[in-house]
Amino acid sequence: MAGKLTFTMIKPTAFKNNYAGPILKMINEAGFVIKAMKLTQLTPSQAGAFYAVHKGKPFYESLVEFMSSGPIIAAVLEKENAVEDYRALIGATNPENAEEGTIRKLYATSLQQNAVHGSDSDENAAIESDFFFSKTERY
Ligand code: RTP
Ligand code: MG
Repeated sequence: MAGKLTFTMIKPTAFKNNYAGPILKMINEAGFVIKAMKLTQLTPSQAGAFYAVHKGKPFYESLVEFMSSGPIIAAVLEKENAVEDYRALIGATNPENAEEGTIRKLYATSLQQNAVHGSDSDENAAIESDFFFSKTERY
């Protein structure tokens, strides 16, 4: 059965462009409840650990540099079928392929600077949430 939780980050460029407000509004209007949230900046080492699954890929080092380049918002979101529904809301990884009305179509500036992260499985949603939040930082 699909889980009720997913994890997201508003990436540095989207935060810098003041898109956090409109993105969080879209998240709420799509029926997601925010269970935890923080504004923080990753060190390169933390970003490298978060994206360790991509280590060795040609975009890995550039992604780590970008994701540690400025503040991000990290959040845990709750909804039935959370992982799949959130990936539908954010749209394709490459904003050029993202459907109209998706977060990435509206707020991404490039393939790398694609506005938001969304977990790709229930297992990774739990791992990624635990990476950012302790038990007392979520409800
Ligand atoms: P995310 O993990 O950020 O939610 O994105 P995703 O699942 O849609 O994409 P993934 O394959 O996990 O890639 C993670 C992030 O790496 C950057 N990327 N750059 N060819 C490239 O230059 C390239 N491919 C991926 C994007 O920022 C992507 O979101
Ligand atoms: Mg991914």
